[in-house]
Amino acid sequence: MTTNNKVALITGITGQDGAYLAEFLLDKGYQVHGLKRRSSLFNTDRIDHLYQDPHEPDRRFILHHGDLTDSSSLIRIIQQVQPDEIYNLGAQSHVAVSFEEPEYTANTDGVGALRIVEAIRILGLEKKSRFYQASTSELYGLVQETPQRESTPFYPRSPYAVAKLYAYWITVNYREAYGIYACNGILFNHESPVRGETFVTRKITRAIARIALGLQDCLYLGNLSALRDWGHARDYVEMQWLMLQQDHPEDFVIATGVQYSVRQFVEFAAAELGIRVRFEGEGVNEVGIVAKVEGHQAKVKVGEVIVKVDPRYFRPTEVQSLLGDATKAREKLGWTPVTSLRELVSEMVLADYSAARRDAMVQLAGFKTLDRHE
Ligand code: NDP
Ligand code: GDR
Repeated sequence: MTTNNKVALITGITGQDGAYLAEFLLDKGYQVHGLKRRSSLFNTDRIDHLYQDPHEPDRRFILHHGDLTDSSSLIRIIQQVQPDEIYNLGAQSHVAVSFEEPEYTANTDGVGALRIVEAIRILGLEKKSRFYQASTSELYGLVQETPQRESTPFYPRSPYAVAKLYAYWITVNYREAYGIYACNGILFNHESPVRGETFVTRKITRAIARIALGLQDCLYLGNLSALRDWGHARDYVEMQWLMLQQDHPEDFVIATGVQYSVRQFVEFAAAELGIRVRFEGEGVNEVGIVAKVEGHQAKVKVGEVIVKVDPRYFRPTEVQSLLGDATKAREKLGWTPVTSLRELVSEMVLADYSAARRDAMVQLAGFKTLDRHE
């Protein structure tokens, strides 16, 4: 593998995007440093395949303990690493949880971004360290225009989105005030087999695989009619990198331009295993019959998924519909997403089906597995 002598620092390296981005940058020859929070259990499942023992010489993958709520750790790590590129992906990223932990979310997701750009300034790295901020389609919230593009006004609808609004503007401000090469990637939802289990797509694919194998009874969901523009995380991290390779820093919307409902996502996922969906609960009462997919039907034990609407998953203020227009990224970065929603669903269901089969074997051997409804 070739090296390009560039050094990147990724906050949120243990998360979904951090894992894909680290892999992408290592392939490009970067030395990759990651900020990892202290936790009482190992929290590096998604990046364990990249791990290099600290005793190995010439390591290109190095983790540092730190936290976005702790300036001292950020300044120390940035000083030590002297990164050419900083990708700020770390966040309390769950919208529903942000209503329960609003202050922590503001501190991590909002002020966290400030701490990094301020560290760049304190350390005199304005001309060296380029900065990428993980901004979000949640900024559009109560949408003012469809589809949403870079010029669409923001109207955040959760403590998460309000915190990210601060991070968005502090990124713009430090670019204008201090000449830092700083960009916002306004990313619409993107998913993968390593998506956190409590986001709706992964919750669905995981539950459907487990229900199919008789490990779980039903799937509880909230708002089935929410519409999202879902892409694949693997496609989206390339854009994060591209944004930092331009002559001038700019903000970009990244999206597929295609929108589906949560209900449709359930139907597509069930179709992968050739099983039917029955929706029950407030305002829903219908049976969705879905096509069989050759190869999986024979292995499925249960032929029907029951989806129950549980109001506990409703949000105090909901973002009902998001649809992005990534024309600027297409034209200026030459970026287009390659994975369709059906391909994404298929990859996620098959990965969760394999995991569920392992759990089924564990149960057969007489051990318990936990049935979570979160
Ligand atoms: P994840 O939730 O999978 O990952 C979040 C990462 O942030 C994890 O590594 C987590 O660590 C880390 N983290 C959380 N709190 C702190 C903290 N206080 N200090 C340091 N690190 C912390 O998110 P994604 O990978 O999906 O998203 C990456 C970024 O992109 C996030 O900022 C998210 O808000 C944003 N975004 C995501 C979109 C998506 O659809 N995925 C769309 C638009 C924006 P740990 O593993 O220990 O929990
Ligand atoms: P989102 O993702 O809020 O868009 O934020 P999530 O998958 O949590 O919700 C998408 C939509 O599905 C509805 N929904 C449910 N959501 C969850 N989590 N659990 C349920 O049971 C459920 N039932 C219905 C939600 O109400 C919502 O409308 C994600 C995160 O990755 C953010 O960090 C990121 O900024 C945005 O995407 C873009």
